[in-house]
Amino acid sequence: MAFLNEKVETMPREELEKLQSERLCNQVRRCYENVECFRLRMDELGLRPEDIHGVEDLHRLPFSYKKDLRDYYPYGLFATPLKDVVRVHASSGTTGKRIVVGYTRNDLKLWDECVARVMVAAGVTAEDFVQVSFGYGFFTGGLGAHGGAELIGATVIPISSGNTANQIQTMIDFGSTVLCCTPSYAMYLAEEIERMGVKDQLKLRVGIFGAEPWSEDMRRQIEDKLGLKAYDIYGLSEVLGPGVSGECTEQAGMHVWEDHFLIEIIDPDTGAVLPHGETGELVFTSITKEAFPVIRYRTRDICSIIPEPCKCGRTHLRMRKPNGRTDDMLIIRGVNVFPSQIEEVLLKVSGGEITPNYQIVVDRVNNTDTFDVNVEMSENFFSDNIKEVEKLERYITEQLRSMLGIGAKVHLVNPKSIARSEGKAKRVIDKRKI
Ligand code: DLL
Repeated sequence: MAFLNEKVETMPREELEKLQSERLCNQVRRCYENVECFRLRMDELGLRPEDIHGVEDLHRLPFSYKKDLRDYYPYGLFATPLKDVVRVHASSGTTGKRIVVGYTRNDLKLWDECVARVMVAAGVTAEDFVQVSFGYGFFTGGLGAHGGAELIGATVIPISSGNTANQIQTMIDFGSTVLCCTPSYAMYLAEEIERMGVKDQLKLRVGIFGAEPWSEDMRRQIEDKLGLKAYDIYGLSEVLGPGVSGECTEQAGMHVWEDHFLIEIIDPDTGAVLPHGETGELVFTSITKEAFPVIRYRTRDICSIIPEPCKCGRTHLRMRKPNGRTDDMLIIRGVNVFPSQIEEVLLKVSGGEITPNYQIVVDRVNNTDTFDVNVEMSENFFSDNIKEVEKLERYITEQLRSMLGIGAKVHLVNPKSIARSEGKAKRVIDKRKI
């Protein structure tokens, strides 16, 4: 069993909890002094930083939400002077505005360490060639995996996402032994490799996959087709990026690096903390991050904690694979998409040609997500002029791409052709089975 930081990863629970308590108290004080949103919420509850004595008081602290990132856009939640921030990343918010997170030099170090712990737990070593096929850029996947692999001393192949033929050629030519990407892209690569008949030219042995939900069945298929062991990695931009948690070689739940992140499962309706083992909403508190700390951040991911200790010897709690969300966020080809973003684009582009009646249809064909948006034309615009219709479809497609960062197929459909519902409009039809 290999560890990046054995002392910390196998720290006795009592010692770990002491460390967490110390760090939590410091973090609460820092946030109270530097983050207005947090201070106001604490004041509302009549809480002072000195009322928090350790992890036993965590449940007394106020929650934080994705909406806060929008309300304080772009830097209002940062807890350090901006001169100390060395990097920002961004991800989709519930409407057009992106959410922005920041990192100090120490935060980047901590991020590298968290990703590296997951990679080492999955068996990655300095001898490996790590092909990073997560997107680089605002998305945290590419640079996150990159930093972790570099810290281990592996050889990083920073190819980023897309261009499947080039991905496969690179794997063959450069002798990639580790692949990092979304599980659906891994499946797609696997199908292409099978079709091209080049599996025997590959040296892959480990896959580090995440950023979207995937099933045990999908894991088995990817492992068979690519001839590797596939491991799950979890994270979210607001808390860190990839590496908040990850699987060890037991492949039985993801260890949350609890010296940096406190995990809770709550009842999403009442906010009450649930006992380990029960399913609810995942909530994280980052106790060491400097630039963008979060206190009791509601992830909206539905999940549970595995109460039993792991056979690998790590003492840090494991979370099960998240298997849904409490909001309407879709993850399409690894990109977070909110229906409200699509609605916003449609309202903006409409000069009376389209109605606000739309439907999003998501499916998985050949292991790739398909993304269709049907929009009703208005009675006035409805015409047989195909050219005009196609022009508007192209325009909406472009606008959606610039808002979401991925392509959708837009179809203008006849007036009143989208089924009306008697209750809530059914805006999303997700036919994927994960
Ligand atoms: O997806 C960070 C990441 C990159 C994780 C690469 C793993 C690998 P966001 O774009 O902010 O960050 O999206 C975060 O993605 O709240 C979950 O809903 C979902 N998610 C991430 N990892 C997993 C996973 C990155 N392993 C949102 N299983 C999260 C299921 C996942 N869902």
